[in-house]
Amino acid sequence: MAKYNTTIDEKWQQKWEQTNLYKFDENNTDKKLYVLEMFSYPSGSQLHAGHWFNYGPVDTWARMKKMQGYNVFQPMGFDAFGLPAENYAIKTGVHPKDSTEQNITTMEKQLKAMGAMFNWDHEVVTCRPDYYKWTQWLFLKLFEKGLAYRKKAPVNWCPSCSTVLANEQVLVDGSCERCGTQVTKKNLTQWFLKITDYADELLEKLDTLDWPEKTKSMQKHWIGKSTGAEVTFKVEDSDIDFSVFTTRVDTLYGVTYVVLAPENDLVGVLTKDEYKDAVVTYRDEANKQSDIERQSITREKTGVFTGSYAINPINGIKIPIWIADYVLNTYGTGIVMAVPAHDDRDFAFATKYNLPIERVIVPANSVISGTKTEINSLEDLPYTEHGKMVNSEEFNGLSTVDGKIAVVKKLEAQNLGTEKVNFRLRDWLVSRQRYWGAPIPIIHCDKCGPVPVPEDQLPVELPYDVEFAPDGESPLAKSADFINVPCPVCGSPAHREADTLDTFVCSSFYYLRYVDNKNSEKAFDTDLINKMLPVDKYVGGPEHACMHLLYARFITKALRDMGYLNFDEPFLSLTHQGLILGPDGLKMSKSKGNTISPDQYIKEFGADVFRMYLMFGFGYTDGGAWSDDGIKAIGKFVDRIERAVDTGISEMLKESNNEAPLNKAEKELNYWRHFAIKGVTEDTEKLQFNTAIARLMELTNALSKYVNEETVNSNFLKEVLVDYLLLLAPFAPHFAEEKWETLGMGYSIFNQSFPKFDASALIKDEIEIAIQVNGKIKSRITIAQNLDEEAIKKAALEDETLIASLEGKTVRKIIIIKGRLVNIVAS
Ligand code: ANZ
Ligand code: ZN
Repeated sequence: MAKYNTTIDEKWQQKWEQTNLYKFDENNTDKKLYVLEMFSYPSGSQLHAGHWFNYGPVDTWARMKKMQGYNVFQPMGFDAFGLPAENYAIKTGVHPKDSTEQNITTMEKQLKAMGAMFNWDHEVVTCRPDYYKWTQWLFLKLFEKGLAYRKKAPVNWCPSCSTVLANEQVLVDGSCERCGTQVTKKNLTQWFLKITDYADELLEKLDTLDWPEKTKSMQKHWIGKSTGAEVTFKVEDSDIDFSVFTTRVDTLYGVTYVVLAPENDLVGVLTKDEYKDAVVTYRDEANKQSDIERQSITREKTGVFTGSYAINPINGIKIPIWIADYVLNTYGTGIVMAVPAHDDRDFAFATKYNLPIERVIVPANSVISGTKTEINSLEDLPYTEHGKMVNSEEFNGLSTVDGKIAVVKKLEAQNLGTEKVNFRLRDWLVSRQRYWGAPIPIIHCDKCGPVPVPEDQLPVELPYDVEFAPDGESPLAKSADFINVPCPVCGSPAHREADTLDTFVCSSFYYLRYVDNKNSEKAFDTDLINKMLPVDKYVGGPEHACMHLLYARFITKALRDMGYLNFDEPFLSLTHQGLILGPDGLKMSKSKGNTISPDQYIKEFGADVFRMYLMFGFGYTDGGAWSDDGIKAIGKFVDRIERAVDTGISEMLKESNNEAPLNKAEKELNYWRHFAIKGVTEDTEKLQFNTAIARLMELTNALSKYVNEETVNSNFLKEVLVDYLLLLAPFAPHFAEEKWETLGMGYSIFNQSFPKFDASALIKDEIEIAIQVNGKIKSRITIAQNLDEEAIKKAALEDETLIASLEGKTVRKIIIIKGRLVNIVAS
């Protein structure tokens, strides 16, 4: 049984803490390395294998960096506001503050048992007043700059969570990101942050980031830049006109009707009396659907006629005005020019309601002849590709690309259209009708409107004694003590905002606050932040692609523009760790009973074995299914390391001072030593921990083989052992520190330099090359690495096997590819 166990873990964790080994040196920011892992939610189910997989391997990377001379900053904290604690409270009656603080205490202990280099003196906890004071400060700064505003809008409402949600929190199938319930719409006055002001920069700067391509493309898609045109249509027999947004203005001659979103303001004006009932019924029904459902391509198209007509500005033709729920009021102008011949949804709609379909685009290679009817009867509609224009008067024959430009030009001359860029991105809805969040620091006054709480009165503390069972109204509204305050401007009776902030606001700046977490005067010191940021390496789950990662970028840019920061992007390099699944290959969940609790394994194997198994058993960005056999195998590997190292240590105690050049065995061992140094360094750098550990295993094999050999000089052996422990230290920190001590080396191994490889040791003295005859391998020979061509030829031609296969043939030519093969052309 191995001697390595959890006593060793505790021993070193204590010593590291007592000696402040990982303290970040704020005076040495030149070599700073900001390593950030997404902070955790203090959940009742505590630290799980997924947290470990995020934090453990990254700590290994950071430890190597520390040994390479970097001044590492690796903070940890808790994203502590949010629904789960509140829902738990509703179920059990335990106050969210109490359960959250309790969970934090437990998780801190668990995180410490990992033995990672966390800078605990920089911890932040977002639900504590000394943190959310600055969340509120951030909100006020945004409010001051016009980047936080209130408006009445149809917003996403989760009936089960009983709160509104940001667009980003509604999943593609229209369900709530938290609880899976179908999200509906409600018309409510809510607080928004104006992330759309930064849409262009958020999109453009993506290209400068070292982030996974998939994540960048998801953000790109979410921001959704679309270049097209706005075209003005006049309503027949009226002064009213309206604009549509189209990306295919080249199809303008093919418009056979227009469609308004049912919620569009114009609907009331345009609907003729006899159509009113149908329109109102339809609008109410549409309002219950989520945007995502409404846009689904497969869903049957529905709509109603308003009784009004519009005039197509390009050809004066009169076309009916409909409403349909496949048009969203929140995109473009909320009105669409329908071109059924060239758009799938319009085609389905027109077919259903018997509206005309006019073809105006044909494939670029078609020969256009025939009448309009003949062209229309071509059976490939809807044709949604590019091509060239037909049935379009003077534009006929133009490519769709040129056509777009030409049509806009003509419209522009008449003031009936213009080029236009649209974004899918919407402003970030941040108010929540829930209790467990940072109160929005605004006071509503009948005379003065929404008034910011003066900065010196922050934080607006979240009261403890509140009836927090949700009923659609903000729980804080029921707390008279909290709500009723005088207006800070005019002193008349006013009331506090009762909504709290989305927890994503808390996490949108935590990476800034970490650096200066004890500052009670400011959110952070600008000079210090500018030295410490951007974050050099950020690691966390991919599920945050279009939420946290987008919000944090926005907040960084907004603070930059206010003069608080001098950098553009918070996270230069991003990695998503994979997902550790249950032994059954399914996502771990309590209900399936397939969760792996780290604590029990750590008790049995120790933190280092647990960490090494995670790093060796899975590709870091892949993850995979947990296996008990896997962790046992790593346990045995650590036992082997221990035997080899212990034998080595006792061998070294024998006196010897051999200065002779390396003998054969020593050369072999030296090769594996430097091969491992090279591989471990390069692979760990790329977070490829599994191959790095494979190099360590090879070196272990070589060590086990030679450690007992008489021929290996003990001074040399000590050199190898020293490098071995240094290489191992980031992977098995407690174990390596222990053996370092046994070896009689000074504390701490983490204050040593990471070894560098010697390229000359990687050149083997002898190599094996193939000998071919007419391109076919006939033999292999071992030759000295540094032979010249003549000598290689000679060695090849002396080979017995070759001589036999050349029997009866004459050698015509000999081709040598150095280091690999000799090809003999013979006939
Ligand atoms: C006419 C047309 C003809 C269109 C054609 C497409 C193809 P993206 O790329 O996403 O920006 N559209 C515009 N506003 C809309 C709204 N509020 N709700 C639903 N659809 C809307 O898509 C732009 C296209 O989506 C626009 O171009 C418009 O249909 C539709 F052969 O205009 B198109
Ligand atoms: Zn007032």
